[in-house]
Amino acid sequence: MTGWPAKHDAASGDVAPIETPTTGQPSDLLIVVSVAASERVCLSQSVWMLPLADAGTSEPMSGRGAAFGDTNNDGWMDVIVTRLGGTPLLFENRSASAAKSHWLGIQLEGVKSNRDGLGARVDVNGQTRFATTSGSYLSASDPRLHFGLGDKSHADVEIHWPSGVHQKLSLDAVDRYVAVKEGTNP
Ligand SMILES: [Ca+2]
Repeated sequence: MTGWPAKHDAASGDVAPIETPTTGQPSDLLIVVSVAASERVCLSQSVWMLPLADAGTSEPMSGRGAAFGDTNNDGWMDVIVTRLGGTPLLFENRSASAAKSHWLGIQLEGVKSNRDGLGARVDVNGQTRFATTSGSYLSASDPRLHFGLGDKSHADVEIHWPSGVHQKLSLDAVDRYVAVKEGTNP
């Protein structure tokens, strides 16, 4: 919600037998923040330890896939994790600090491009996302693009559609989902 995406680690654990997993690890929810280099903990040359958030459960699990999306349309991104030998888990985002931040969701509708605008590059206030539903094992995430705006209540949006169409929007109303049809400003 601050403009930095959160990361979820669907812990793996054992792989067999599928019906009766015997070990697992707690699920980690990592908050991506702007941390001064002097405060970072480096685990290896390419891996940084990020601050842990309260995932809401410390139950050991053998996670497999994770799908990201706003399941209740409140503007806070949630996570659904599939578990080996268990039912899926929904991690509903109830962060108190997130409620103070602005956000914008964009649902693309392609005309010349594919219907969901997959592959489009969308820039909002200097942040870049690419329209995709992929990202985790055997999981499809929310096709809507989500941007945390922090204290900004205005959004400058640029969409580079796969067809080559370039579209710009200037939005004064945020904290909502906006449907954008290729070539037509809402
Ligand atoms: Ca939500």
